[in-house]
Amino acid sequence: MVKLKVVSGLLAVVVYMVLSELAFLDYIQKMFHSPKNYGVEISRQNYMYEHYVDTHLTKGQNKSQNKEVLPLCPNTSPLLRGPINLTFPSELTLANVQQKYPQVELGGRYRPLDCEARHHTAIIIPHRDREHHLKFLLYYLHPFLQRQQLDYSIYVIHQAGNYTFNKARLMNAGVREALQEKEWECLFFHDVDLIPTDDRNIYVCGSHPKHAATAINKFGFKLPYDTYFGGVTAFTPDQYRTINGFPNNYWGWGCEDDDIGLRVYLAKMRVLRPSLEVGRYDMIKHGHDKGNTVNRLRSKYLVNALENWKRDGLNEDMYEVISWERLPLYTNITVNVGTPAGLHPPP
Ligand code: BGN
Repeated sequence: MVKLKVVSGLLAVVVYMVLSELAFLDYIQKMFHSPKNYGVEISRQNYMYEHYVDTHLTKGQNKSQNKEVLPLCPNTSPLLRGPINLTFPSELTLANVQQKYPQVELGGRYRPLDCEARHHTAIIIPHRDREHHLKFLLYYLHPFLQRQQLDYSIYVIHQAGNYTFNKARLMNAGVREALQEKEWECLFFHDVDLIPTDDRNIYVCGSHPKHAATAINKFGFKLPYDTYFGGVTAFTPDQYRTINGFPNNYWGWGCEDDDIGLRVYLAKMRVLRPSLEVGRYDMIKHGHDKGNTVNRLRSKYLVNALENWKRDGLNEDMYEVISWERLPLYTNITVNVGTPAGLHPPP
């Protein structure tokens, strides 16, 4: 039934394409701003608001072996503060941030000292030329995650070279690399310019993929459209494998997040969201980066996603590691993701 709807949705889109490119773009844009979208109907019920703490993945394990056995951390951290106001001190340097958080281990790893963490989360941040944003994100994210009493590590996946940015490829690379280090139970995909401002937005996974950035200042602290799935999202490794990771072929800005949202739907999963009160983020203002121009082909790729998602994703080898460094506040993994012509296109 869903297949039939998808096929008829696709047919409709193709007819639009033939009629006029402009009309097609208009059609896609409208699809995205209503719950009836992707040519298949996604009901509002597909998006569920969750309570502050989703303890779905809580396990009663206690892994301390040689060391003294610590009690499990409480279900709800007593350190949470709720909403905070951000400031961006101009004199702040990465070295200052490092000095402020001496308890963070090399590679940006942290575990609570007085209790055994219930949750183990890898934060994956795609990056290029945004050191200024990264500094402020690290400044706020480390204490935010520590107040949640998580066992976590921060991985910054840096795209080498000057070719157009490919965020989705960096995400797939980040997952593979992070999982080689530890069997993380939750993967958080985090835009570098988004700072969470309410620590009740717990960075743990749930029984469905999660969209954490529900209320960004840039969009007036509400969703820009019902099916928005950008900014900060989270998957368990199994959920991520089920959608075959992220698509590899979106070069430049836009739509890869819509594609992932579509994959979640096609894989018959739902989306968990914190409430608008809790899922709040401040976006650090910036213009479009030179190396991340708007992708004019994005809507066409999205239509192809319906037939490509099982073929194009995590299952393909689309990157190579150039360097892996454990820095004091994060693990810096630099990767070559090549160009549409391959990993090593002729010059
Ligand atoms: C949407 C973009 C998203 C982006 C949000 C918020 C597209 C699809 C057009 C068919 N989607 O419009 O990628 O995250 O805006 O900026 O452009």
